Amino acid sequence: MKRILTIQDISCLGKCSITIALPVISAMGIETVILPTAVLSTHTMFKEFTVKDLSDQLTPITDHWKKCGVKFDAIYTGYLGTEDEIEEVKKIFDDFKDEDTLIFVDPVMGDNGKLYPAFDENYAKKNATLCGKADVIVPNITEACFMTGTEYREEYDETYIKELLAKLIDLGAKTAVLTGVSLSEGKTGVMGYDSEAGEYFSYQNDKVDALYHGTGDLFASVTIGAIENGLSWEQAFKLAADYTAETIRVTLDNPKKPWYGVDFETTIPSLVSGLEKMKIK
Ligand code: PXL
Repeated sequence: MKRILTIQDISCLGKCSITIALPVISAMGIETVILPTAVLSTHTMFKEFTVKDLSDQLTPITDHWKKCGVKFDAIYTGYLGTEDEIEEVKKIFDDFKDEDTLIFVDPVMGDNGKLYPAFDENYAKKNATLCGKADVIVPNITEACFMTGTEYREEYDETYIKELLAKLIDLGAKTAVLTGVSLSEGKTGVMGYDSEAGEYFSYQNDKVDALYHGTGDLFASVTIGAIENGLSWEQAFKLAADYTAETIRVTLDNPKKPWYGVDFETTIPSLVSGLEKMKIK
């Protein structure tokens, strides 16, 4: 069985980061090892929340793992929290990466042209250095703009996206994938550039008109889960984009939906069957 390490916070209530990555990647048949960077009572879109930083636990935990000789097929990082934590995570990459370990970074820090409340521009620049150590990065347009010092635009064309991808590759990542890219009216999806193959790829599906928390984490978790199941990048992004859109639709249909996250628990069975179908193809 493949084994992924995911490094991000635990938001106890809120359906994001580890409370999405752990159930989703496990359901995709992959052992999911977690390294929590902080414990929050809720995610940071609630009016108030508690935070207990766990930075001082990262080294003792990973030192123990080194003694156990554990290896990871992939390391997937999401919301991290502080600049110091990013430095710690870079060391963890150095300690655990061998030639078969895929480093997958989702530099979670903002959306819709703004950084989340806990972050500033220095944090964004630090996150850019983490992206520089990755095989694959999956920022949204906001995060990409903050990391590359690019003006954020609500309206753009493919040239703007390609320029952003080039700047992301300049940070040092081998493959850069922008999420939340809308290349035509009513559509949304991803566009990426694989610098080793010199190839662009993109996938667009119907835009669901709702902004939901945790959907970026869902997208990233499904993508890395699909890759570790042997799917191609194109298949993985299609599965992740379609599944995320379906989950938002199902959530919108639920009259008792929570405001703070999506009903991915309802759609996990269709993720698993969709994955199995793609593996057979
Ligand atoms: O879904 C990303 C995320 C993860 N963790 C925490 C967050 C957010 C987004 O706001 O606040 C704590």
